[in-house]
Amino acid sequence: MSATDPDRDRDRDRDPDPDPEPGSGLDPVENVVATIARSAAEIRQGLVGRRGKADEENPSGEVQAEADVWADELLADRLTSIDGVGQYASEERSEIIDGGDEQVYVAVDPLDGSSNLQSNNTMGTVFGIYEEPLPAPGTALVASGWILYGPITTMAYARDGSVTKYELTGGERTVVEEEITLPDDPLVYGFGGRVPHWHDEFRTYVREIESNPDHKLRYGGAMIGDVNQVLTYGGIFAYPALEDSPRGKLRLQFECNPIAYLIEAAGGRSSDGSQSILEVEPTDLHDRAPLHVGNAELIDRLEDALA
Ligand code: P6P
Repeated sequence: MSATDPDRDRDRDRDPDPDPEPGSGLDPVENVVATIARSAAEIRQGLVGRRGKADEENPSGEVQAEADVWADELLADRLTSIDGVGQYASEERSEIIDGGDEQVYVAVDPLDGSSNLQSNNTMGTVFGIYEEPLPAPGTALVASGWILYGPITTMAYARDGSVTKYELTGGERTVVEEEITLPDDPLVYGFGGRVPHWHDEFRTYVREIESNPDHKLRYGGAMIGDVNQVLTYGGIFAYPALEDSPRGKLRLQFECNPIAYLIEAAGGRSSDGSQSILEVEPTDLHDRAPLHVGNAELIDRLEDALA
């Protein structure tokens, strides 16, 4: 079902999905997702008063916001207490927290786009649930998704090749769209990194995309807001390899893999420039990767352009 489907609102009248309490015999994947969804309202409220900078840097060398540290500690505490979670890893911490019995391995970007906090723009929480110890390739994902703190708090969630969108209010989640696929006609594009540092082949590709009068620029400084536009309207988002940063900026475990998994489940494609992001073999927990996601024909053309 795409965002423009006339029946899409039918589900709005459904009762919120009841989320069983953690440890209630729910399978660990659903338990992790329910816990993250239930925490969204508290995270959103907790942003108030935490808009300053912490005195620390994350493992990627970026100055942390107070909210980054706080959201990471909240999610680490809750997710590591779930039966079956063998590891919790975060963009905000250098080391993995080992859990008890190992069934799933959770990688989280607690607050994507925290630099948008001061300007009160969109941010999100990104999660990937792997069936192999971390760092792991995206092919080891069994589920992924993101919370978007926009005008409404929503969650996009992919599992078993299907994408569902929820509205989250007060710890409850209500299905608003199911079996989501990218619209056939791409509308939006957003490309990160400084233009002078783009490789020539990428720049040529971008100019071709820009020249299409049917396409609109959407780049908001938090990848998850931009990617959610691609999921909703069709198009492409990329944070490419740069001349001064050959692996781009975004983190493979916490951002690229979860996003690629969801967009591919919605019938789109992902690429590091030559292959699906999910095929990229990690060497380190905080590896970066060039990320390109969106409609399959746009990604196919990108790979041809970079070949
Ligand atoms: P730039 C946010 O810090 C982030 O990791 C992504 O969410 C976002 O797409 C990117 O960095 C923005 O980077 O270089 O445009 O500031």
